[in-house]
Amino acid sequence: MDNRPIGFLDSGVGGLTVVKEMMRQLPEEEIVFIGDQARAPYGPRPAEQIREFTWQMVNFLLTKNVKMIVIACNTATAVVWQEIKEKLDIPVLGVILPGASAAIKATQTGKVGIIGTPMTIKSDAYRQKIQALSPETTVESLSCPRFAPIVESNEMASSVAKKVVYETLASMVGKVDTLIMGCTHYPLLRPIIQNVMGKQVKLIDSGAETVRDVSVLLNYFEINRSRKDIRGDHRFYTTASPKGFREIAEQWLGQEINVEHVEL
Ligand code: I24
Ligand code: DGL
Repeated sequence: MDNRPIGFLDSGVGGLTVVKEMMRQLPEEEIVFIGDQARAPYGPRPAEQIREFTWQMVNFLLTKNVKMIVIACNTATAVVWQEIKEKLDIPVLGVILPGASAAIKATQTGKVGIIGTPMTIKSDAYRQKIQALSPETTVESLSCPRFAPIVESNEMASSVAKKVVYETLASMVGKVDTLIMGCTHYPLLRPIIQNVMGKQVKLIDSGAETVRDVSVLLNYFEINRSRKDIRGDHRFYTTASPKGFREIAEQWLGQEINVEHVEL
């Protein structure tokens, strides 16, 4: 038993899709979240910057006495998960390996697709993980730079969103039976993506798969939170204004939350 919180980090607010899954699957655990909203998005940034910024968030979470860290951002995971995992003596999970391994289990044709930010696709991290675990699986990858901005402008339900998703995914349709949503924002576009890809295509939510792995690790190391009677106080930190963060987060999570500003 271990009552310390679990740390989540993201480039901004997108990682809250992972946090929402966490609250659903493991409601007794306490969460400390940090989003680097002032410097988001990470997708178009050079790898060296992503590396530096992500380490700053990791070091911040370590000051909060976390028992585990989840890199709830595909772009940061693609660039620095391996390095962070090797340096820390607490478990560090990224969102890529859980998504990759879920896709291998889900595919029946051995043809998997991956969509994400330019950096996630450029890093080739999903393909490498998939082919290391299952060399016979083929991977079709596609960068979707226009998807996250659609979500951030709250246009998920608009005809523009449908048009952009349809046009962007055209080259993927019919080629894969499983598609990994390799960006924290994409679960918000899930209905449109599903509609464009066809209902027989399995969509993999990397964040949700990652939370399943959090659960496995908590059990394996016997570090579950014991105070199931008293709910933990989740804490949220942002490098930008707490007001903007709170508005999106409270609406998304459906509960009031503590948000503080932090300088990294
Ligand atoms: N969704 C995200 N980021 C935003 C947003 C959003 N604004 C509206 N919605 N903004 O990510 C981040 C960048 N902003 C910061 C403030 O200054 C301007 C730039 C996805 C969130 C995933 C949980 C749409 C929206 C919302 C509430 C809930 C969910 C959602 F308003 F997608
Ligand atoms: N959180 C990022 C990801 O999952 C998306 C937003 C960004 O580019 O920073 O890749």
